[in-house]
Amino acid sequence: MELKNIILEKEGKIALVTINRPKALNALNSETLTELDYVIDEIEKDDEVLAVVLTGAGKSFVAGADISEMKDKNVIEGRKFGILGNKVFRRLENLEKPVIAALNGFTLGGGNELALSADIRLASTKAKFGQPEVSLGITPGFGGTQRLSRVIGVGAAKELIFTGKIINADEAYRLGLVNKVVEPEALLEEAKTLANTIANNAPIAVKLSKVAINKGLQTDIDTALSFESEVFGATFSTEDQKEGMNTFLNDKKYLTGNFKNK
Ligand code: DAK
Repeated sequence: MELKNIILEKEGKIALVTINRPKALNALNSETLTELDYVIDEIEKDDEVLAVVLTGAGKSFVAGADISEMKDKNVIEGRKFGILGNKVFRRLENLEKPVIAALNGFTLGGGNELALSADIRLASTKAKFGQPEVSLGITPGFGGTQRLSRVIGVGAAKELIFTGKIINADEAYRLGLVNKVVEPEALLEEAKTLANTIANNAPIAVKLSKVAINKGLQTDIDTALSFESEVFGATFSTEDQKEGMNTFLNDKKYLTGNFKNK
């Protein structure tokens, strides 16, 4: 597929995905969502890629779903658009490789919902966050009513969604929406360093940790802990577990960077 709105680059063990529609502040139209779906396919298939950094070109991460595309949609078309977005965001959330969102600027509406589908969020001091949908006569439609409250708590999520207010990066950090705030020039390097740190750990263990956390959040604590025991047990069938523990015992160091993903 020819990509018009997204750049996919590989740097060692990392895939760098840049939403690249700066003229529209990277607003998500159907074409961009379809491309993102394709990019997730490519990353999923590529065994060399062990972590993903997701960012935006220009002064915006993503300024929301594309209002000019949405405005004339009828019910059927609106539903189709919603289904596409939800499918892509869920795929990203469940991708068995960690995704770090490097939030460089406007992270609004569908953009904030995209960021919430990532595992870890880093923000530039210039980033702005919000769910302004109610100011447009709609509700958040790509998971905002669900994921935002899971990440920052119900009260804070309701305040952001009901008011539609825009907050800065420090406020987003205070609310727990982002893990860290860094200077704009440092953002991408910081995200890549974090991605590499993760990618240098045992890939199967990282993947299973993500699956256990995500699945556990959907269920009761007993089922979740039982699932944790299953995945913990499964790691003992890997070469990486044997080699990782032997290296530690014999050489007094971790195998970091040398795991085989087997
Ligand atoms: N959609 C389309 N175009 C956008 C856009 C957006 N969300 N945001 C910005 N743009 C375009 C602007 O129209 C402008 O285009 P031109 O006039 O140059 O052609 C260009 O990007 C530059 O924007 P500005 O000139 O406005 O730039 P400023 O720096 O002055 O302002 C801003 C930046 C981010 C404060 C402002 O652009 C703004 O307020 N943008 C809208 C932000 C917003 O309301 N975002 C939420 C969108 S609603 C659903 C699923 C999901 C959703 C809904 C339904 N279903 C289930 C169906 C999600 C909804 C949303 O995300």
